[in-house]
This record gives sequence, structure tokens and C-alpha cells, in this order.
Amino acid sequence: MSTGQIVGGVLAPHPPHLVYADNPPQNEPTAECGWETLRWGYERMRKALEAVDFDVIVLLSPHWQTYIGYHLLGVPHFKSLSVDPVFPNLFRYHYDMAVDVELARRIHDAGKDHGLVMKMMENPDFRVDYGTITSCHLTRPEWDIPIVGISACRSTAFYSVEVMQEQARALGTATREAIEASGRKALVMASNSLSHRHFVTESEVPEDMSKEHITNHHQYLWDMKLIEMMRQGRAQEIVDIMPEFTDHAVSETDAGALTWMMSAMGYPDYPAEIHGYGTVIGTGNVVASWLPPVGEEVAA
Ligand code: 2X7
Ligand code: FE2
Repeated sequence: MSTGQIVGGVLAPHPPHLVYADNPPQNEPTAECGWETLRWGYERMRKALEAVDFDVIVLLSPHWQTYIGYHLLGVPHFKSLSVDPVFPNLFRYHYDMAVDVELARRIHDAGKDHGLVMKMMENPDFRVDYGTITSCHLTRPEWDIPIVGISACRSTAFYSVEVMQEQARALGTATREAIEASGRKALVMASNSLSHRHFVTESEVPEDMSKEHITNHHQYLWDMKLIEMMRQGRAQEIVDIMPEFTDHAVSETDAGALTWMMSAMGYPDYPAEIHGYGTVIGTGNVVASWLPPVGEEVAA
């Protein structure tokens, strides 16, 4: 009876700068230009996804931080204004999104079966975090596909990156089982930057690209190491090295999104397609997709 499957995965970082520089009608501030290597990378990824048939996007966002367990958006429709707390000058975005509550509930139940603390978020006035909005906008600006939004449990901060990994792996397995039982064709999405040490001041013109560069070479080396592993189809090793990478690169992988996605996809051994890499206010960001070779399914 289970015909559902994960049809692909994407690493879709969420600096609000990229939405700002794209000037979509939903965002109030306007920009002249900026961060083109990443924005063109997203453009290439959207093109690649045209060949993929999916009816839901399931993502985990580092900016929906929950302190006890994983929460899931549990209301069919959200519409409001999202203002980035750090960059209100760049991101004031009017969103209007549909949620696949049935699949969210299945993931909730499957997570519980795997021993995780899970909660459906059923407050209709809840303001969806900007990470969810930005990654979804940049991947699918039409907003014509429902999403399942999963929070990031702050277990790295409370306990350790190892505890986060254990939970994110279990959540990945639960997510895959729930998708398979649901009959959905799902695109899974990790919404995070790689190296994440950013500048503490913003330049006068945010899109002044003469000021944009990686915070330090050490971070760049870590980003390149991880990207090379993605290019070589070494997902299991990426997860194995995650504690060290997260610590040394001060990475946003601390939220568990990438570990969760690799686990949900069964640690793919085929190469990721790297659509673009670039820095945003000093952080390292890669836009990448894992689309299984023709004839192969994601995960065992
Ligand atoms: O949330 C972010 C981020 N992850 C990276 C860079 C800049 C802003 O916001
Ligand atoms: Fe972020």
C-alpha cells in the first residue's frame, strides 16, 4: 500500500539577503543587486527540479528553535508578515503558504514511535520563521506546493552535538517511514548555511559586494572539505564528521537539518549536484541537490 517516496533532497540555505536581492513582490525592501553566485545557483537548482515530480516539500529550519522536542506546523494555511529580527532592513516578507497537515501528523506519530518528543503546533496565529520562508521561496517561489515544516530541537546547545545527531538521525528515519506510508512524493530540504561565523557589523550598502567574503580561510577550508564529500557521494562520512565540522566551522548544521535529511535519504552514495557556493555577511553557503540516478529510488 505504501507508494510514497522521497524523490530528492536539497540543501537550501536561507540568508534573507538572497530574497532581498531578488526583489520579489512579497518583500518590502528593495535591492540593486547582490550575492549573484548564490542566486544564480538557486536558479540552476530550480531548473533541475523541473524534472522532478513532487507534491510536498518537507523541511527542517534552524530558525524555528524548540526547547523540548521537535514541533511540526499543524495548521493548513498560514498568512502573515515575517520580519527578520536581525535584518529587518532586508526582510519584511508577506507569506501565504499551505501546509500538508496530514503528512505532518504522520511524521509526528512516527517520531514518537522512534522515542522522540514530538508536538503539533496548532496555533493559527503562529508566525512562521524566516528560515522556512526563505528556503521555500528560493526553491519554489510559486508557493504552489504544500510544505511540512519541522522545528530544530536545541539539543546541541542543551546537551551536545552527539545528542543532536542521534535525535536527527532517528527523526530522519521516522520522516522517511511516514512519507512512504503517506503515498506522497516528497522533496526533503535542509535549510542551513555551512560555516556560520558572520561579521558583527553590516556595510552601509548591504549589497556592496566589495565587502563580501568568507569570515576566515579556516572556515572556507571546512566548507570545501564538506562540499567535496557531497560531490563524491560520501553522505555517511558527512554525518560521521558532523560533530567536528559543526564545532570548528561554527556551523548552522548544529540545528540538525543536514543530518536529518541525510538520514531520511538513507545516506546517498551518489554525488550531489552543486549549484552554487557563496558567502553572505561572511557565512559559507552551498546550494545543492541530491537527485537519485534514473531508475534508483532514494533510501532503502
Ligand atoms: O540566517 C542567516 C544565515 N544563516 C546566514 C547568513 C545571514 C543571515 O541569516
Ligand atoms: Fe540562519
